[in-house]
Amino acid sequence: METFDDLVPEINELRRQRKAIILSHYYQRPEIQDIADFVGDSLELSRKAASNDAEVIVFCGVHFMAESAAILSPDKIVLLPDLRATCPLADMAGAASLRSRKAELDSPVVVSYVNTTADVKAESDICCTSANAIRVIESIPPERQILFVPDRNLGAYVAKQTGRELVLWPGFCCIHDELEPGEVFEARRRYPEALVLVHPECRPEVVALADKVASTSGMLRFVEESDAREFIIGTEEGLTYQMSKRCPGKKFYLLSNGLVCDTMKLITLPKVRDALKNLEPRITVPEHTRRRALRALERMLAI
Ligand code: CIZ
Repeated sequence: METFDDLVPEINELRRQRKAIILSHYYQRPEIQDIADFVGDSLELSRKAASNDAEVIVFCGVHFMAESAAILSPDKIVLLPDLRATCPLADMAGAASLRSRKAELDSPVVVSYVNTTADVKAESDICCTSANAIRVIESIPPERQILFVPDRNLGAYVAKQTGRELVLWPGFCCIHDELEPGEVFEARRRYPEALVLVHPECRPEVVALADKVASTSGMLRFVEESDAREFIIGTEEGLTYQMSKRCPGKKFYLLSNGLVCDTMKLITLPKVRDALKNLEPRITVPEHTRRRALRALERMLAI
């Protein structure tokens, strides 16, 4: 049985030999966050992938994130250590059904959350993340109809914040959508001093009860800057590891026991080592799709 003590030096040596960079999403296992060159949300990681001179990117996250890195950095080798690490939310929208929905509407501007496949991004006008969705919607002329894909809860939140009417796709994140108002009441009862932070992928009735609604990077910034000492966190548990690391004196409680994304947790140290050794599994995007998806990502990055 390999231990972390065996694996970490092996990974470090392979990373050097391959001129590789290891990127980890906040929802990854603690040991993956610890060996990463950079830990961030999907947007920060894709920017990092595009803006450094590594030849190989080991993307410790889920498939759509590695795809975004491949779209932005076509000359680099992008590795996803386990191809089964997909995002169920991203899989709730397909390119063919998006084309059909667009045809039913009045030439809508398609805003697709980054949690979508490259094929769906290629059918979209502009992408957004939970960190910039409000700004992206505000950039669209008020007379245009907007189709927001695929997260209905994030869409409802952004519609409320911007006062825009959005046509929502019926997708949802299985982790965030499960949270219930009763869990917020119970957590507040147990930890009366704590502030409640939730992700905008939660249902509107949960969002309405929070002290702060933010993306992963927004939540992290908030806990770092806040004078409060205790926080109840309504997003995937991996983020609390990063919060505890950056704010050792503060306390973080999960809003529910069920806040674990199983596909994020498929990435392990042995798989990172194997990916670096074999330069597989690689994520590539066909050039025609890549160019169209890139347009949607670049419009977002320009905002
Ligand atoms: O964009 C991301 O990284 C995700 C999935 C969530 C967030 O709030 O950052």
